[in-house]
Amino acid sequence: MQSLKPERAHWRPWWLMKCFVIVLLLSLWWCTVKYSCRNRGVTFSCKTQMLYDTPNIMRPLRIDVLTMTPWFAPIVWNGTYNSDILNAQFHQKDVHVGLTVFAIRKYAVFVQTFIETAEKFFMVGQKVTYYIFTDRINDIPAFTLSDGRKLIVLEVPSYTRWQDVSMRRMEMIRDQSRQRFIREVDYLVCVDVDMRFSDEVGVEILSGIFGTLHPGFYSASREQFTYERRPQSTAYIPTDEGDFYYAGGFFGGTVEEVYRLTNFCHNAMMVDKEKQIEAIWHDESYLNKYFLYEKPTKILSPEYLWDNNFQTPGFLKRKRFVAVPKNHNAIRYRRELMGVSVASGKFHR
Ligand code: 4GW
Ligand code: MN
Repeated sequence: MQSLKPERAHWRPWWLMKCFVIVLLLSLWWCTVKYSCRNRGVTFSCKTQMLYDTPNIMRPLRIDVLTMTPWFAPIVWNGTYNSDILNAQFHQKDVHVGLTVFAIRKYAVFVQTFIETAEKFFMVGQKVTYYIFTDRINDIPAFTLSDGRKLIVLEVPSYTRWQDVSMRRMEMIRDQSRQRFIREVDYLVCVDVDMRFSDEVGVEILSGIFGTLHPGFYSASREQFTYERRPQSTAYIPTDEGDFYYAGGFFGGTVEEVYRLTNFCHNAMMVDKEKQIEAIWHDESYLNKYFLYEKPTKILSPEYLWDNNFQTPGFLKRKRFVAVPKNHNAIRYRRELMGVSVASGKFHR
């Protein structure tokens, strides 16, 4: 037993030295990681390392579609962005997104599929509040939502004319932007309810003010766009103007910017109402007028608003938000036409 003592005395400084070297190496490694993150301008926490391919100046991410407007607004297509980087950036800013949807009269039937599919695909991992505007609060089912998500039902009147149901969305979004959205969320996403999410719709869509390319007009020429063409209307756009044809069923931006947009559209509609004129495609026509002079800061490709009545073009890699086929006779307002009852109004152009 005695013979062990001198051996242990010899062993202790050697062991201490090893520990010291390990601690030194660890702190050196940590300093390098911190330094390189700061140099890359990355603001997210460096606790989780993120590996991704470096962007290559000589290799555009898509060559088959336009990915940037002449006013430098990105057009969002599959393959043009990295959701890991974007999610980290938006998490860092603790962004809260509001999703507004209207379910008036029979359109309440669309809410279930809409919310269930949104839970799977819309802004997964972010803070989300669904705002359902409806005249039928009792018809809105209860939902079990993921963490960080909530649903608020806002009771609103229903209008006699279906055109007013569609158009008054602008007024109601404007009013709620001022009254509550500004306090509760950072961004608003305003969409049609007769839709289902079928693939990811995430923070890549968010920007100051964004619109979506209508799936029926991405390849049409300017003259073919169904803008309001009567000069008497405030929605009037001459045939030699216009960039894109934007869909009425998907727009958004910061609460302040959505307030400006909806305020413009509602006021323009009221001016026209005084003159007893109503733009050809209702709220969509006024939205297109707004975007002509107040250009969107980001544009969503038709991946974000698709209708399976259209043939799928080769460049469309994903269908993220798709129209639910509706039985027009059952779901829409009815009007009498020469003694025959028909489903009113809208159909594909
Ligand atoms: C014709 O009788 C109607 S009813 C046309 C629209 C109607 C309607 C629309 C409605 O009865 N209740 C309602 O909540 N809406 C909302 O307006 C709903 O959010 C819907 O998605 C949005 C636009 O109408 P839409 O989806 O029928 O328009 P399109 O055919 O252009 O997608
Ligand atoms: Mn719709």
